This record gives sequence, C-alpha cells and structure tokens, in this order.
Amino acid sequence: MSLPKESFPLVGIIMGSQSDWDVMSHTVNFLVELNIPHEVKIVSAHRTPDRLREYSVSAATRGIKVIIAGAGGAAHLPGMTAAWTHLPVLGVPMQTHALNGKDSLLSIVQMPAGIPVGTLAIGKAGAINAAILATSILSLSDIEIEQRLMQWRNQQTESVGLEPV
Ligand code: RP5
Repeated sequence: MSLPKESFPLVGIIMGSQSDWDVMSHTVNFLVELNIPHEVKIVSAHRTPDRLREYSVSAATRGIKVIIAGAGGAAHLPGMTAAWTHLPVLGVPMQTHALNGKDSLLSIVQMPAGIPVGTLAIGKAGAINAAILATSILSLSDIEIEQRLMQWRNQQTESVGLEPV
C-alpha cells in the first residue's frame, strides 16, 4: 500500500525554544493554508545538540526538502543545521528583549562563506515569508504546489484596495 504523496512532510520547521512558537506558528499557519505537508519540532542547538544533529542528518532521507529554523539571541540553530545538511535552510530571527532581534538577525545572516542560511526578516514577517519562500522552492518541482502558490499570490494582489478607506 502506498501512502498519498502529500502525507510525507516536505518542510521541516524547527525552533530553538517553546518561547519561539508564538512567532513560528505564523509559518505553520501559511503552510496549513496552502496544504503544504510539514512537521514542527523544538530543536535547540545548545540545549539539545544531539537532537539537532539527528534531525539535520536524517532530514533529507526522510523526504524533507526545505528546513525553516527560528531562533533568537545567539541564534546558531539555523547555521548549525545548515552545517549538518545540504538541504536549503531558511533562518527566522526572533525579536529579543535585550537587543530587539538585531542579535538574532546578525547571528543568522552572518554565515561565513561555504555554509549558507537564507535569512528572513525579524519576527512575524520573517516567519510568514519563510513559509512563502519554502513553498516557492517546492513549487519548482511540484506543479500543484505552484498552482496553489500562484492562486494565493493573485488573491493577495486582488485584496489590495486602490484607495485607502
Ligand atoms: C534560543 O534562545 C531560542 O531560539 C530562543 O529564541 C532564545 C531564548 O530561549 P528561552 O530561554 O526562552 O528558552 O535558543
């Protein structure tokens, strides 16, 4: 018996802490809306380093195509994930209290040459755009996902009024 194609997660969403979930839930909401198979895990680079290695190393063989990693502060989760896997890794910097998210942003974006992390905006906008970008990557090899993405983009365009009310 073969399972339906879309029952396997294509996008892996990981975050460094439960405290990241309020922001990262926006990533999940978009993927649910577009019916993109995904999974969500808490994986901390410093508190659960073995979980990070196991998750990253197994992701490609489990069928994951893109990983989205949200982290804050000394946000090494996206970079360490990218170190363990050749899959595209998209990093979402959390808005922190101490430095307002600039710490997270710079930690994620300043990867040395050789191990890239595609870095999104700080906070909610980045979380949503990471989901859209992951969907766009998947759409390159899946015409049904491409159609759903184009439909969503058209709806967004049509929802923008010409004049303010
Ligand atoms: C990072 O440290 C997490 O991604 C989180 O944004 C930040 C703070 O984590 P908690 O102390 O709230 O668990 O690892």
